[in-house]
Amino acid sequence: MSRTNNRRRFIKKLSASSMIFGGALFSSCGSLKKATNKEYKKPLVISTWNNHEANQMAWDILNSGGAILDAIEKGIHIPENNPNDTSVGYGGRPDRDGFVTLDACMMDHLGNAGSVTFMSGFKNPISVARKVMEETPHVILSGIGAEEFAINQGFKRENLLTSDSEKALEEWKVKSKYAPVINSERHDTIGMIAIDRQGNLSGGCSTSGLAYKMRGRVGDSPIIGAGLFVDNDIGAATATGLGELVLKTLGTFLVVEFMRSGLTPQEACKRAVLRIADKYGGKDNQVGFIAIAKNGDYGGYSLQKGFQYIVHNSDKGVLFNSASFYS
Ligand code: SD4
Repeated sequence: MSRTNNRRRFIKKLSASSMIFGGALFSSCGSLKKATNKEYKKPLVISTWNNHEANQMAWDILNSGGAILDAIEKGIHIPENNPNDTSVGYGGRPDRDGFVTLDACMMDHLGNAGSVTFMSGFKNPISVARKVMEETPHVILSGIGAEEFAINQGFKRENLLTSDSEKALEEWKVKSKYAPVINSERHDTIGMIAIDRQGNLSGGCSTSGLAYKMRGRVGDSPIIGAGLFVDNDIGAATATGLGELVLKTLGTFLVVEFMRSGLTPQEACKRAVLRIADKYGGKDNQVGFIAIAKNGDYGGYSLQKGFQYIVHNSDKGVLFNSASFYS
C-alpha cells in the first residue's frame, strides 16, 4: 500500500475511533464483549496470545493473596519451560547461527525495572530480569554480563536448543529467507500485566525474539517503554509482534501516555497501532498491544487480525480476539 493510501486509511480509522468511546471485541466463543468492562474487578491478569495456563497460574497466585511479582514470574515460567513453545525460553527458535538468545524484563508499581537482553543458556530469563531489578543498581544486563550475573545468582546453565529447533533451522537454511511470521502459532512472546487487590500494577515480558534473527539482535520485549511499561498512577501496557516497529515508536510508553491523556486502554492501544500504521505501514507485519488502566479497565488492539489475549478477573479466563487495523 502506498504511503498516501495508508495515510487515508489511518485518518479514517482515527476519526472512527474518536467517535466511539471504547470499542468492542469478540470473545473466543463469538459473543460480543465490551472491551471497556464496567465491572473493574480486581485482581486482574492479562497476557498476550492464548497463554491460558500462564495467565491461570498468575491469577491463582494473585487471587490467593500472593505477591504480584511472584504471580507474574511464575506465570511466565510456564511458556519459558515449555519446549513446544517456540517463541519463549527453552525450545525458542534460534538465531540464524543456531544460538537461542533470550530477552525479558519486569517492571513494578514503584517504577523499578530490570531486564536481560541477548542472554543464552538460561531457561527463565524473566527470573534473571527480576534479579537485575531487585539486586543491582542497573536496569539492563546484556549478553555475557547477563549470563555471568545469572550464574552468580544461582541459576543453572542449560542447553535451550531442542532437536526440533535444530531441525527447523536446517530446513530454514535451505532458502535462508528472513521473514518475520505474522502470528506465530498464536502463542508467541508472552507479555503479562496485572493489577492486585490493592490496585497496584506490575508487568513482565519474555521472548526468544524473532526466529532466525541476526546474531546480536535485541527486540522490543526487554526494553522498558517498548515491550513493557508500567506507571502505577495510570496503567500498564505490553507488546508483541515485530519488535523493530515497537522500538521505533516506543509503543507501550505511548499506550500509557495515551491513557494518561484520558483514553481507555482499548482506545490507547488502538491509537498506538494507528501511529505505527501511519509511520511505517506494517502491512506485512504484526504488532499487538494489551493494556490495563489503574481502575481495572483493559483492552487490546493489533495491526493484523489473529492477535489474541487472555484475561482473568475471575477463576475462568476469557480469550479475546483483538480488533485490528488491517482486516
Ligand atoms: C521481538 N516482539 O523480539 C518480539 C517478538 C514477538 O510475537 O513478540 N513475537 O521482536
